[in-house]
Amino acid sequence: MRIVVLAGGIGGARFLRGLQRAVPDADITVIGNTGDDIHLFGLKVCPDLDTVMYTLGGGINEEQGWGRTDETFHLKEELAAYGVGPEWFGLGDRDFATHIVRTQMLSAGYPLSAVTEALCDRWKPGVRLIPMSDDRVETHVAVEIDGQRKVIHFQEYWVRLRASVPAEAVVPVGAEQAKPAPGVLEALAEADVILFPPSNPVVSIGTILAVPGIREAIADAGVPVVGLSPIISDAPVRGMADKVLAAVGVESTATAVAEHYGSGLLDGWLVDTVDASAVERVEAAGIRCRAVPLMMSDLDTAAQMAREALTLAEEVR
Ligand code: GDP
Ligand code: FO1
Ligand code: CA
Repeated sequence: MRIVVLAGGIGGARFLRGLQRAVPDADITVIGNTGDDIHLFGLKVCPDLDTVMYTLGGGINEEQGWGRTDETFHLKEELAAYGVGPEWFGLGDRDFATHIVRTQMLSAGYPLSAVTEALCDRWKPGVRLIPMSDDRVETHVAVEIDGQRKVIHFQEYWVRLRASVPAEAVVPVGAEQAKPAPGVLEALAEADVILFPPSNPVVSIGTILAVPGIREAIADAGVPVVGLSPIISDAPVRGMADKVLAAVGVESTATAVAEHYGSGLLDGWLVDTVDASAVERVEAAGIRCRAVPLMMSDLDTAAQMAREALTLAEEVR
């Protein structure tokens, strides 16, 4: 079975681990969000690609959900001693190696998709991980601070400000001009099923869908498209989805997120059992809906979520 998954960072990666456990023989292609990417200290950092690669490759810091296991921060401390920041972004020594290799390869002329493949040669994530685009896309967030409107990088909004001010707009800068990376449209056209894991609907899946051609390729694939809600009990399980959903005028409910994707894109939607009352409204919007446990507390629960998603895909096929 050929499964294509659109993924952000932690929510996407943890679901993918469950999917691999549920269907060990599946041929899984992951289209990764690169809107979180940021240039720091002259290096290109791709947090969501790395979160997927490290999680599936056994190198992730499990408690944190991002960054490397067994990490140290000597390099960051030395840079800080020179007064070189930003001090608010936690790049560890082991993680730095990934960004150095990536930047070196990009400078030598390799596209990000080829670089990601090379990095995965080491980590062997067991999926084909493709960035959504080889072109630069960066998510920026419009905020008002001390009465002044500013546009800042998504990482500054989330990591430095901890999403403590409202997001007035979220802009995937460069997305309109970006082309899907080689393999993205082909994987979608050849998929047997397409899954939206419980990733952020705006700054993860929304950014991938903003690359011209990807949304159309999903709709044209003619296969079941099933999503899992990242919102449980009207709140994100973690992160700032509520803030960025508000910026695009969408309520933080499992129902509103399904309606936001819409029946033009989604065939099936899973909500958590505590949100069972949402099923009727989602189905009224033309999307088949089931309520099942959606908390990924361990690998078994994530695997069970993947099984439920594939069962729903068969129901709508
Ligand atoms: P990020 O890039 O690290 O923010 O990760 P993603 O975009 O892939 O996923 C973020 C979303 O995952 C957040 O909106 C969370 O609400 C959601 N999430 C995290 N853990 C869980 C979980 O156990 N269950 C569900 N349903 N959603 C989760
Ligand atoms: N998230 C944080 O909350 N604080 C950090 O200092 C931080 C550093 C960091 C370094 C490398 C990396 O791959 C991810 C990192 N993240 C950090 C997560 C990052 O903000 C991601 O973009 C998440 O996916 C949020 O959407
Ligand atoms: Ca992310």
